[in-house]
Amino acid sequence: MILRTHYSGDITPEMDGKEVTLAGWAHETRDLGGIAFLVLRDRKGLAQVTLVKKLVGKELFKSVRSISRESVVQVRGNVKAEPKAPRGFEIMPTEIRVLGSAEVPLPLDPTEKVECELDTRLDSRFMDVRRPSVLAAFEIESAVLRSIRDYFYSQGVTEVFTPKIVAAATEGGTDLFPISYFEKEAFLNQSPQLYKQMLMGAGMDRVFEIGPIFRAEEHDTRRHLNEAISIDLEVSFADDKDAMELLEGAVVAAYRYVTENCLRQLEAIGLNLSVPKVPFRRITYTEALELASERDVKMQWGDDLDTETERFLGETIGEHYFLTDWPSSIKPYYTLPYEDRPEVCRGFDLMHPRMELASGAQRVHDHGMLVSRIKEKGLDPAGFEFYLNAFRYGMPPHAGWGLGLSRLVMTMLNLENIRDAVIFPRDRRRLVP
Ligand code: AMO
Repeated sequence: MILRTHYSGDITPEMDGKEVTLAGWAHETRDLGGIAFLVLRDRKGLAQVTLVKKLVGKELFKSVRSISRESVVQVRGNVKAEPKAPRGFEIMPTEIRVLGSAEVPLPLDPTEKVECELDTRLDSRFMDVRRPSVLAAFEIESAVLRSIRDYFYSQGVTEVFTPKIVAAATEGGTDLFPISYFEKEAFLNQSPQLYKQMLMGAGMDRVFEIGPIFRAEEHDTRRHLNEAISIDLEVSFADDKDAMELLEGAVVAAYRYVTENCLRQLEAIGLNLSVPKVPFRRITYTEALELASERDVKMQWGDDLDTETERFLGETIGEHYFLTDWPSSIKPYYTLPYEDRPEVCRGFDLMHPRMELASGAQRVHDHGMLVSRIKEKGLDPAGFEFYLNAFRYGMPPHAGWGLGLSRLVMTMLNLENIRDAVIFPRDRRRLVP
């Protein structure tokens, strides 16, 4: 059974006379008496199917009338070059089959002619993704992943998977989702942090993981979710500078791939994308505070960046930048302090003018120092024994980062809400679909 020989988007007027079989959704039907149109939509675009009553016969002509919008149809017919038709061709059908009929009314309008609330769209996400601009964003997300994977392979990085069901907190916070694990309590992992570091002790040298992270944060913002996909990298015999180079390399590889390979999708979104220039600007936390001091900043040295300062920096700098040399007090225990000024550490954040995209660091690799840092943060080293063991028998210096996939896609495509960059988002209020 051949259900489809071509996608709509692959058909050109030059194929005039060729028999094709298309399959997709009934985007629109119009009956003008002696002539009727069925616009078929598949993931690559639209094709106009033209039924001339005299040519196709009464039966076929009548059958089109009964096709409800968004029903799944298969159309066999011949391509006809037609300058007046959209994209310069139409399909003259010989057979039309309904493979799955759609109920009336539809939960939302997939033609994008009618605006729709985000919540309504998410409630019926299966139908929302039929909208070309929505689908385009997820196709671009896939392209981003592909390009970043290719970039990692070109840099000799090995892909790994680490457990998502864990016994301990990674970041030391309280933002954990507990789950019941037989007779024990377990948690959904916040980050592969501890595992990717342990793999440096395992001699894997360069690893990456692309997978979910879970954060039980109460945030209800446009850039936070409770489940997100993180692109994590860890490299040995490397410092914070090396890790930053790999990070900007990955981001630019994604932009470059998308601008070169996703023209149709960018057009569906209506976006003219340009590739950011490397190296990204590096500014230290202290310099950032000085820059921001020309306006009325409330934050003090040692505070985490507040939203106002972050926004001001984004507007002033206007492109991707790294914020480096953070106060040790606000970065996690695994971040390496500078030897000569331990109040500052080798942690960095990658910023887009709109928001943080990634954070990373050169790590503490000395066992004794790591134990002290865990204690300084008010945590109990006993809970980290499985992790600390990997530091006792030869741990190389290493560095790494975690990059939020949805934030990368959201900022690349200028999407308003992070939920636009996740097919089935999980937030404070949403657990279905
Ligand atoms: P961090 O907690 O900064 O660092 O997370 C890294 C990146 O993951 C994304 N992210 C999120 N995206 C959406 N919703 C959330 N709730 C959310 N939380 C995080 C962000 C963020 O920049 N272990 C370190 C990384 C490392 O040092 O290697 C970590 O998890 O884009």
